[in-house]
Amino acid sequence: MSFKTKMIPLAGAIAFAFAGSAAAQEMVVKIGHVGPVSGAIAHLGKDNENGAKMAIEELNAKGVMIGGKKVKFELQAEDDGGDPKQGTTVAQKLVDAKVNGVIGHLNSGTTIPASKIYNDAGIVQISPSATNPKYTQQGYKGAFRVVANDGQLGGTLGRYAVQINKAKKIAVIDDKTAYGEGVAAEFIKGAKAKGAEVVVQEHTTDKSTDFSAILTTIKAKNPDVIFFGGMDAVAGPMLRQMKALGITAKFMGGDGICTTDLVKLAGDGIGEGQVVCAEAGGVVDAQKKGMDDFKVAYKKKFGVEVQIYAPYVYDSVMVMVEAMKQANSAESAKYLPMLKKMKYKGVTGDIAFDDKGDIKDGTLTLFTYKAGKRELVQVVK
Ligand code: ABU
Repeated sequence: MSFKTKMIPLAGAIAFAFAGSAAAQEMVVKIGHVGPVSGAIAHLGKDNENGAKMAIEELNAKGVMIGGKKVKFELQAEDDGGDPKQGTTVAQKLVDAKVNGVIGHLNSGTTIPASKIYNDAGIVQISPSATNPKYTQQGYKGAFRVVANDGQLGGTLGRYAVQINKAKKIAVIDDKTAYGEGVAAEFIKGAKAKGAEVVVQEHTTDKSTDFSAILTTIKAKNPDVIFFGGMDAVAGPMLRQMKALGITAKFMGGDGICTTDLVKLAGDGIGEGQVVCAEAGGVVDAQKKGMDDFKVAYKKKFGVEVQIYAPYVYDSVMVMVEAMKQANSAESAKYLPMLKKMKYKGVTGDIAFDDKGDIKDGTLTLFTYKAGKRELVQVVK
């Protein structure tokens, strides 16, 4: 064996030792994300998941140190199909995978039952879009949301129906989900408080496609406004069938219908300015730029427009990681106190949480649809 051949393995051993030490200084932090990436609202689930992907890629590209180690963030994205049972199954899967935190779920109907599983496992959960108040009223200290809740959404829309749309007679439909029933009940409270009368109340499901019976009943009552508590996948065909029946009443709904794809789903059933809906967040003035820039970057990366909540998912990941950095730990129990007192400036605006985990000073943005596009009406603080 020559001197030279002896030296090569030694150099290799030294290089290996350095590589080993660098690897030892790295840490994997797993962030779980859950939304319905299959089923009728898969387009919304994918929108949310894309928001998480953008945040994780950015964090990894930038490089984050926690506890003296370089972090590699890994996204574990799961599909709950918008189904409460599947939601708890994938929640347990994330717990078993020992994720460091969960962003999700998208629907209130999946977020609420899953939150018990995360709470029992001591894992922090931030929902970017579930708006039913119950989620943060269960006393789970690791449950947060970065959007306004249905009390704000439904109440504001109810008042708007009477004060701005001048509605006296209102029809209400819900899809019997935790979200649909909740936002419809809050809408009724808001509208009644301003003097409107609910002339008819009907129920459908989040999987229904034929609304002719309930719309015929509603038509006979000649309401000024029809409010729908549910998602865009149901609202779209409902609007088409309203048009076919000659119903020209204003159509209102919460954030579940307030998406880019509503136009596609409703086809020519959506009249100019006929629909008024609300996103459970909003930015004004100088903060608008951050949101606008996000939407441009999103379109560039994924080739499609933001549906509604991708920016809120992005911020949820960022705020969770900011708490980890401040705590110098990716353990839920250690970074939770930092989230409690977080003051974060995100693309969706200022994020701070109240004692229950709801966003402080939640904002709403009212939209309508004109010329085939969602158009801002008003930001309501
Ligand atoms: N907030 C509308 C969609 C999600 C949900 O709360 O069910």
